[in-house]
Amino acid sequence: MEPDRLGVYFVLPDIEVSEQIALALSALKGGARTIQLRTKGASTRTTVETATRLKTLCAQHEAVLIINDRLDIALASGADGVHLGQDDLPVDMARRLAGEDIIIGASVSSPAQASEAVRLGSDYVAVSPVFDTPTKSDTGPALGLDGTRAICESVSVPVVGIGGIKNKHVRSLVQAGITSIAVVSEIASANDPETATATLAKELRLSLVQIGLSN
Ligand code: TZP
Ligand code: MG
Repeated sequence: MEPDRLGVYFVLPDIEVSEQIALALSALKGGARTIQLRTKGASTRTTVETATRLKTLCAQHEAVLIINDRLDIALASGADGVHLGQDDLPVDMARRLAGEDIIIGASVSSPAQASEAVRLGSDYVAVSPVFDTPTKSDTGPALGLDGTRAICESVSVPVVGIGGIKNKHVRSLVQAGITSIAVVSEIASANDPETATATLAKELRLSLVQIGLSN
């Protein structure tokens, strides 16, 4: 996968579907290149319907739709990919079920987990969590810039950073090897989510240009 494909990667908060759709649209208008649907409470039926609506929106904006945890929903909705944690379906099983065309991402918190995820067939890995975050309660300790850099150095696939990331962190994260920035609150809690996304997208692009990974 091209290093700048996932870009600003907006993970939707678990809120009302109509609010999720509105937020996704704002983020897409602001230049988000990836939307992740991450629902913990909703029914399977609601989730697959939401995913199908998001797929249309993402396609209109040439953005990628990733479904958290649920390969069945990713396949049923025509989403571009699935994101798997260390306790989810193993990456190699997902790859066998889904074939080569689907994007598979994996959350990792060490270089060993990152190399293993890539060996099993991940197209990208997400360093989780980069910083402490109140948004997700069951994360391990924050990896910081040094832990993030170690993971980036251990794999040759794109590396996404997630957890507590604000605009001010983007440049140093890109210098550590991150090529995509995943956020919930920096966009979802902003007064103007479209502008917040555009600000992140600009900072990410300039940072990638600086190290020769985008033009
Ligand atoms: N996975 C690891 S941290 C996190 C997820 C879904 C939450 C990130 O949210 P925020 O608000 O960007 O810190
Ligand atoms: Mg998961």
